[in-house]
Amino acid sequence: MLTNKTIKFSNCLKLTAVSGILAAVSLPAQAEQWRGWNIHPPSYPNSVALESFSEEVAEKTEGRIEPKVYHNGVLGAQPDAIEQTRSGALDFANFNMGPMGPIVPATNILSLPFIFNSTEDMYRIMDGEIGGRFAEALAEKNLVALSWFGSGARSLYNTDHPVKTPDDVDGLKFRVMNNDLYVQMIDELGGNATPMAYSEVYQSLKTGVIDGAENNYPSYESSGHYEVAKYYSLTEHLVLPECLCVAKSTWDEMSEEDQGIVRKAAENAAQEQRKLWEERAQKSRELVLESGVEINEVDDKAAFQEKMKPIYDDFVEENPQLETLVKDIQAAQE
Ligand code: BDP
Repeated sequence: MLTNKTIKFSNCLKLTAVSGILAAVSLPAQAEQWRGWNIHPPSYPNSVALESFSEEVAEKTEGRIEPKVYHNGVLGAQPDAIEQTRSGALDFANFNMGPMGPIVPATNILSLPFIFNSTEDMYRIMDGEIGGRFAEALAEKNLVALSWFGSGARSLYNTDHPVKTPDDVDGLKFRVMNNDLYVQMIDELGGNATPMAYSEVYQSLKTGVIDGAENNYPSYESSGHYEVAKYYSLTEHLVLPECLCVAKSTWDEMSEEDQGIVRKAAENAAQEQRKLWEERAQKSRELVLESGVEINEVDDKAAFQEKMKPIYDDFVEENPQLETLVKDIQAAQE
């Protein structure tokens, strides 16, 4: 007969044997599953670059980190996603600096109309020391900006008529991204601005809740807005950088080696995104033209700049501590 003691002893032997086998198989540490937010459809340049980023991170960390991108904004609207990434509920994302302004005031500088003369100037400045200052401001709000994507130039479009002079904006209702600076921007031109989530713009254009919006060619095309708003006017008032950002809490949990891998993958993704962007912008332009969109130059960009001047003056008055940064960006383009 087996006594209690012997039963316990034999169980103990079994356990020792099992853990011996487990140790021999040497199971890998559990992979970190990362959730990534993206507003665009899978074929969009940013989406393709985010997929490359995820693949490179998974491969180079040998599966220690497994990022997964959720496209099409299924994880929520951009302002909410920014908050979720700040809190660590999401691990990474591609954010536009427009809706970042209300959370990270310094990034509002990037939303001052005509602050960058061109995409090339924007890349050069964001890749350099000045870009580092924006990364620091983001880090203070728990967002680690690892690289900068491009988003071309944003222009006004509407359902009614070409905008050639600021007077043509008079009375039109435009959707803007969530940022008071953009409300002022449309106000100064004599229109009415409605901040609204990107996902609601198509329906709002269709039902006449708004007359227009503003965006770059790829977004104007991929969102389908061009099907409803047929007048695209090349105001090119905003050249906004976007970040590939990782949540600070996610970043801090990583080893230095993995941080290096993730940073490199983000830089590679930005290079890919910028290249794909040029191709897609061209394609989107052709596609909307074929569908009957009327694209027009504006007569005099300086007239738009002049109208928007009070935005600069008010901004610097309200944020005196940011004046140097505004001036440094301007000086870097002289
Ligand atoms: C696109 C940006 C995206 C913005 C969207 C918008 O890439 O991040 O959410 O515009 O207008 O160009 O909301």
